Amino acid sequence: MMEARPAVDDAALGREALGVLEANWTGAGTVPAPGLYPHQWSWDSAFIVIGLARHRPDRARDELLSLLRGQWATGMVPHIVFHTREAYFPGPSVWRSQEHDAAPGVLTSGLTAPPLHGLALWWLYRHTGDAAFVRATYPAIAAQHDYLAATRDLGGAGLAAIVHPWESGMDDSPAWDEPLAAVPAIRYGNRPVEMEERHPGSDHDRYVWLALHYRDAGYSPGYLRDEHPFAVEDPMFNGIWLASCQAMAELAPLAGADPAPQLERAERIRHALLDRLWDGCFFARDLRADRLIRVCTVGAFGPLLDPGLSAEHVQAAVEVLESARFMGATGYPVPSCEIRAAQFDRTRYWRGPSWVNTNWLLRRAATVHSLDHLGRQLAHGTLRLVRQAGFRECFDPFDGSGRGCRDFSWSAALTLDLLA
Ligand code: 2M8
Repeated sequence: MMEARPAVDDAALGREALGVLEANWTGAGTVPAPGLYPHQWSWDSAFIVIGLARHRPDRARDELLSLLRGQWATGMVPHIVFHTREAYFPGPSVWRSQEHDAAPGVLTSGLTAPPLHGLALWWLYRHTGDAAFVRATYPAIAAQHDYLAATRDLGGAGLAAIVHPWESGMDDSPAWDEPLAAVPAIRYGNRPVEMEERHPGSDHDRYVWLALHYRDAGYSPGYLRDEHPFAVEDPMFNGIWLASCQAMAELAPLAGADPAPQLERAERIRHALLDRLWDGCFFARDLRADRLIRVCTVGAFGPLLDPGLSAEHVQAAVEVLESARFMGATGYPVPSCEIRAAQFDRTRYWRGPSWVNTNWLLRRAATVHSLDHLGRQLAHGTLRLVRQAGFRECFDPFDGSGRGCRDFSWSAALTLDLLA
């Protein structure tokens, strides 16, 4: 049921958002939420940089630097950086990053996450004009892109493959059900209670199987290429990467770098998205079964972040987004899975609820394509969610009630941006 919150005006909502981010700052990075997520997560940090760019550029810079302390010598930016000793599963004893030569001194996971950092750096520059910070951080983000191109182009067409559902940021999305079914469900020890809630039963065992096998193969690119059973080209991950490549190309002159490699990469991603993932809308491709995964999720709209996407593809994708399969049927933007899918579940994380970060990304896409009405709907609908239910992790797309954690950092950070 919808919780009653006293009415708040924009200024009060902004103060509340800043208060949440202040409380979630550990001194060495912002945790996504107190309790459940006690470390620093990669794409969460990028959203926090974006949200703080106007209000606390100092903190935004520290947030990005703190995350980049976790970058591996391979260029890989890990999906979790562990700054504290607080318990979380899967923690440092699962990843054992300290046993790997390429890992940094700080403990991290061995997987990566959507590469939003190039766009976040561009956003920060746009609001601060701080070219020195661009010069300082450009090489790290360029190395992240080189890592993806060198070791994750498992399909050979220019897209980066995710090798674990956690790398998508949309852990339990129905898009991973098919490829996950091919992974052994071997039980390792006791399932942590909070995990059981989010990923019931055998899915959790499959997540752990994938992580342990990749770790035991020394996080080797050869193992990913030849043996790892989960490899998926995801339109959201690659749409974000494309946007970051374009952002980096714009920043390149400030860093004394050549924009050409970023532009060439963006071009390859654009073509591969259409050649390999488009069939009336964008779907993820299971590289091991070599077929499209025909469930339409919010991830389908990631390629809209590309200003170079043709008007015809933009129109077709937006029609799906605005239809009764997505926004047209729910009171609030944007369900994480199309509501007519058998797998849709309005109560379960990435299987139905609405999220502030994907709403923000789609609002950004609307701006890129001058879709003003859609942009306003996304911004207003998202602000309505947080005004009514608070900075929750996600929301019921029909009645707007909050789900998951409270005081969730990216919900607060992106609210600050939407209020501006
Ligand atoms: C969720 O993912 C973590 C695993 O990385 C989890 O379920 O424990 C996802 O929503 C992901 O997108 C997010 O980055 C993370 C922290 O907020 O939580």
